[in-house]
Amino acid sequence: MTKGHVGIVERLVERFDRVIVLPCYLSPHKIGRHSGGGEHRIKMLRLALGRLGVRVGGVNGLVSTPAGLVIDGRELDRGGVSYTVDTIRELRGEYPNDELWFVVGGDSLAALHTWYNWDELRGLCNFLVVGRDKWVIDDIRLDGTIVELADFVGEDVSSSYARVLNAVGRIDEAVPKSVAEYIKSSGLYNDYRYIADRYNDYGLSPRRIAHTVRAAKEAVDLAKVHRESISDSIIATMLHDIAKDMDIVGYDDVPKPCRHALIGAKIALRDFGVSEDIAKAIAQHTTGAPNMSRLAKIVYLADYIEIGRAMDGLGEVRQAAYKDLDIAMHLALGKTLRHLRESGGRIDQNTIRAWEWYDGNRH
Ligand code: DGI
Ligand code: FE
Ligand code: FE
Repeated sequence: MTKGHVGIVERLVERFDRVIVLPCYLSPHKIGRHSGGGEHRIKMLRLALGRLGVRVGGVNGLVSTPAGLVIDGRELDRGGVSYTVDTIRELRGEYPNDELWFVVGGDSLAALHTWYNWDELRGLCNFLVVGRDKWVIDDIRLDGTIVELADFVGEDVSSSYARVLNAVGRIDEAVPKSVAEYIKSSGLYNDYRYIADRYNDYGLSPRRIAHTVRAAKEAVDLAKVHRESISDSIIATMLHDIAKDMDIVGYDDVPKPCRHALIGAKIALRDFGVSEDIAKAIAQHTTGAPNMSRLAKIVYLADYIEIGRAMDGLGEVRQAAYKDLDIAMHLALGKTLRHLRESGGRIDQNTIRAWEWYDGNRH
């Protein structure tokens, strides 16, 4: 439960008579991934939402537990894969005369019609989509379903990004203070700590780490939109500049700014045991390459568009990145080449070949 989730629940209790928070045991989208024990999840929800009573319905007095807000552990009790349709079917029976709105994040929107028993589900409830910044409804397969875009956006912290923040000791930015304390003392969400804990060994500067974290945030969002593995995208991005602050000897045939990508890939393979795919994405993150994998394009673009970058025309690349990775690659490579020609930088053959590939492959 991130600060973003808390903000959303705050707005929901203003609008709805009852808000049912349903921690899910095992998401069909996350099979094989650990989402933390049920007991931990319920405890953190209590910590995060306990204070919410203060604000319910504009009541000034302290209401410790607003009647309208319920933490409902039925999916945890049920165990197994939590299919939304099973839960909503039950709730439909418990609230036969009420409107039911299922609140989903904007990142789920693109795949909503693929949810288990979608045709039954869409008949049981309406959908309220929260977080409309980067997401658009343009899927006709949602036709006939009542989908409303919330007029508010949750603070932009996904639970995947929270794991990245936790790895670099910044979990406080993602979750309420009480939850941060709980996470630290229980040792939760340490999935990527094995990477960040070793940044020091490679001399990675605080500035570079901050850039890496911003890029990882972008990589998470891109991975969701383009249905790439989130953990691969995070691992690759967290390691993409691992060699950036190292003294590199050799590699004289490669332009200086491009060397850290090649060394970084080697380090990732040798010291962090990443897959060949991830290593390749790291190796290609500076120059690009022809025919890149989806993962490699996500790492390249996340690095390129992260919000710390100040460059003319970046908004254009950013917008394209969330729609079409190939078009975004073409734009970004074009800008890089133009910049290199103006500044007289030595151009790597891969940068040229990459641009030619995406120049020929855009729609
Ligand atoms: O490591 P970062 O600063 O986060 O970003 P990066 O790895 O994408 O790029 C580092 C620099 O390399 C950036 O200013 C763009 C530049 N670059 C990309 N392709 C070439 C290049 N520099 C030269 N000299 N030649 C290239 O082909
Ligand atoms: Fe780099
Ligand atoms: Fe970078």
